[in-house]
Amino acid sequence: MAIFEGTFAQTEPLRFALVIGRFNDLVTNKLVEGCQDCLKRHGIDTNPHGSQVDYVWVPGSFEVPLVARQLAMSGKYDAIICLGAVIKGQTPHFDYVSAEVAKGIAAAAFQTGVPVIFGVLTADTMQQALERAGIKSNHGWDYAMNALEMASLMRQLRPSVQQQQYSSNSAALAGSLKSATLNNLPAESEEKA
Ligand code: INI
Repeated sequence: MAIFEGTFAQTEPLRFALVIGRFNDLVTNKLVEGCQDCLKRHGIDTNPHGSQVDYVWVPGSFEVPLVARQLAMSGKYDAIICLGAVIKGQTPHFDYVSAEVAKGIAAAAFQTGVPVIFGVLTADTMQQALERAGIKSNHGWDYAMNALEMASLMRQLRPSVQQQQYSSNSAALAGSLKSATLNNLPAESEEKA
């Protein structure tokens, strides 16, 4: 048996998408910077014109899960990082937005099998949100670390082409053995003769 864990090395083949809410972009732009800093320091080319990271901006956090799911279904990415900032008191629908975005992001991951990182800050005030987006620490960095770890782990858990070929070959082999055996079985009358 074995222990599986994501690593933070061999990042060259990894592909990521960031889905970012424009609402409260004072905060979400900072989260993007934190993410990019972490990804870059782990050898990822974060240039939007490069081959490793795509950036998709949406109006607000509520729209993030739909787009994350669409990107995950494309099969192009090892992980999707969702970034948003939902701040209490700004509008009465804080609770609706925060609940839906959390559920939607979890559903996107479950439905597609692609890691979808929950990088949506929920805070009581703008000050609190900014503290978590760079003033004290930048949670964008942590979300990128989670994405790197999950991307690496899922690559290890995904059946390799070789394994898939092996299982389909062994299924085919089992099928042909069964029919060969059945065909070669002597008919009941022959057996008795
Ligand atoms: N979107 C956010 O990302 N953060 C918020 O704090 C927020 N508030 O408070 O309303 C917010 N609302 C917009 C929402 O995400 C949708 O874009 C909008 O409702 C249109 O569907």
